[in-house]
Amino acid sequence: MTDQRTLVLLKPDTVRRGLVGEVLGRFEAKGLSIVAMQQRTIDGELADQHYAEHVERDFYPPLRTFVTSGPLVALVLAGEEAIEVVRALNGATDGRKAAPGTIRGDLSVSNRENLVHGSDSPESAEREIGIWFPGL
Ligand code: RTP
Ligand code: MG
Repeated sequence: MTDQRTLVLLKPDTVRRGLVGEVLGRFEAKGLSIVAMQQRTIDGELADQHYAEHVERDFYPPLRTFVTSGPLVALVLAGEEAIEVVRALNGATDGRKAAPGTIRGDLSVSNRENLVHGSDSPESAEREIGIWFPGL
């Protein structure tokens, strides 16, 4: 199987808590390749684009505030079945329920400040890569 690409965010809590190395190290140790990586602080407009499927949800306004609250690291990772592999490493959305051994299960106690984002399908991955890394 050829490599698959996925869009990953190390959200502002990861940067704020000094966990970029820890989280990135897990993806690297797993064997995924870093194709592109950039630290940036985003505005609400970019957050709305990225989270287009969630903008009408009750939880979106505080999520928007959170993801625009400070620098985050956006990256494109590649590898066999990278989308599923990343989501397995990330763990369940709610850090309190995520299994130990996962990034969220080991490092987060929040349903919002859960450290990481990973694309959920090939279509989402290509859409999100186009938003964060146009032309890649
Ligand atoms: P992600 O998109 O960040 O990889 O996470 P996910 O697929 O596991 O979760 P998703 O349902 O796509 O939700 C996106 C992000 O919104 C925040 N969230 N807050 N009820 C809540 O307060 C709530 N639900 C979700 C989380 O930051 C989640 O990662
Ligand atoms: Mg999601």
